[in-house]
This record gives sequence, C-alpha cells and structure tokens, in this order.
Amino acid sequence: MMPTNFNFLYVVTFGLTCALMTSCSLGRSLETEVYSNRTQSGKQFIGYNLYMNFMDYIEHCHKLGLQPANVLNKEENDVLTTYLDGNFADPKYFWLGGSDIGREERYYWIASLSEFSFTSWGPGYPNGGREENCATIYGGDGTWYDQYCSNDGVQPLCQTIP
Ligand SMILES: *[C@@H]1O[C@H](CO)[C@@H](O)[C@H](O)[C@H]1NC(C)=O
Ligand SMILES: [Ca+2]
Repeated sequence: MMPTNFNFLYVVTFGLTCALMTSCSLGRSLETEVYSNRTQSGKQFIGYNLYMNFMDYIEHCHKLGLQPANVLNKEENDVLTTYLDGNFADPKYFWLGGSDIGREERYYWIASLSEFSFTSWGPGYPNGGREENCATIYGGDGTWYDQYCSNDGVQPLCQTIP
C-alpha cells in the first residue's frame, strides 16, 4: 500500500516538474525522440526541440551517449534533410558538429577531427570569417551556414555512433 502510493506520487510529481521545465535531467525518458532513417553507413540522426549554444550542444550529445552530427556525403545530407524537414517546425536551424575554430576556413568534424570533405554550404558561405566558426544546417532544404558559436538559438542535432 505505502510503496504503491509513494511510487504514484513520485511519478506524478516528477512528471509535473519536468513538464514545467524547459529540460529536466531525466528528460530523455519522457521527451519524445524521433530518429531519422538510417544512412547507408548505418547511423541515425536525432534532433531536439531545444535551443542552445555550440558548446552546450556538444555536451548535450555526449551526455546522451551520442555524438554531435557529422554529415559525410550527399546521401547522409539527403536523409538528414528529409528527417528535419518532415519532423520539425520552422525555423529549424540545427547545429552540425563541425567548426573552423583555430583553423580559419578549414572546417573539421569535432567527433573525428577530420576536415570536411562533402559540404552543402549556401552560396557564398561560410562568410563569417573569424567571428562565425560553427556550422549549422537549415532543415528546410539541407543548406549549411556558418554561425556564431555563442548563438543560443540553434537546435541540437546528434547522431548514433555508427
Ligand atoms: C524515411 O524515408 C522515407 C522515404 O524517403 C520518408 O518518406 C520518411 O519521411 C523518412 N523518415 C524519417 C523519420 O525521416
Ligand atoms: Ca570562421
């Protein structure tokens, strides 16, 4: 009797607490996560309806046992774009796990430190010089843009480790 009531109260309290917060520590089990289709390499992308800067984004993925997203070819960018366009509301700008910090104009993937091979930059991008050093993707059409790493209005995009 006692344990049952206690558990019920706990679940209700915890659920309400989480519902009132923009994020909660055990949010992963309560928040609905939609995974992308698998790419040919076997990985899946996972986007979140959260907004944060680049450093918090890298930490967000690692905390969940995931990697910041890296997009290695057109097939991966197409799978990702279909997923983002179909599952998220505009403006749907997401972080990619790539930066040119310390290597201006030579973007590399944070997870592997390898330089971008495939890219999907918008015409004229990246154009932010030393001010904008972190990569984003617009989910509406799969185009990439450089952005201030400190911008806290961009959504996190992680991937499973293939
Ligand atoms: C998986 O791929 C199909 C065919 O392209 C697409 O219609 C569907 O929306 C995709 N699912 C996700 C979750 O992206
Ligand atoms: Ca730059």
